Amino acid sequence: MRNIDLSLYLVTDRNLIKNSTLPALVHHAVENGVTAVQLREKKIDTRQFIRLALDLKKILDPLQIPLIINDRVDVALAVDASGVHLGQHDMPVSIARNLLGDDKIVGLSVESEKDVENADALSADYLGVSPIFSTPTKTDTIIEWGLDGLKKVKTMTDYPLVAIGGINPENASEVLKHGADGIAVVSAICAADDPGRASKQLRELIDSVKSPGIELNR
Ligand code: TZP
Ligand code: MG
Repeated sequence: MRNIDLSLYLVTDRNLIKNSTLPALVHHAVENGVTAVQLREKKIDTRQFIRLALDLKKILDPLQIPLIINDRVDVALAVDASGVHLGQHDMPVSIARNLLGDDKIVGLSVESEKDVENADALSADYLGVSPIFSTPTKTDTIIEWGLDGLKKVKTMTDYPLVAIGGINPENASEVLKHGADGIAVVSAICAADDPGRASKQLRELIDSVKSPGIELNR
């Protein structure tokens, strides 16, 4: 059992990266305060997905930073990742939990109040409240929760909440003050000119609002 900090959660998008590679970007991000990394790949063959996951694991394992795989439970098992992040149309949480066992992290996106209510009966570890603000990075979402929606979710569930969608240094503090235990970002780090500096800026903002971040025991 170890503590897992999801306070600054990087979700990857290789298409947004400027002048760098994904492993180099992840390296700079975790050196500057990112505490968890989700490998999110939508158009990639399985072999390349596994290769990328192993490349990231080589960087993250020595630092004990969790690598979470988006959607693909098979890939998470193949590389012995720390866990998976599932959407409402992905593998059901109960099946993923059975396949992965109790030591792995299972995150679940919630896009409606119904999703939040239903999550209570599931064995997830955290909820991704998605999206807080609408974002060009993901356009197939139903609503945007907004800050008031996030605050409501906080009253509805005991799950740790990771907020995602349109979060940047301008709004991160407010998101945390409205009930997020951690913030997840794609473009704020992946599309930054200097991903290390962007990570550090977000880290400092989080630390100024709360310390420490959420910790899961897995
Ligand atoms: N899930 C909900 S919103 C989103 C994902 C993967 C994308 C968030 O991207 P950004 O660039 O941080 O707004
Ligand atoms: Mg998904």
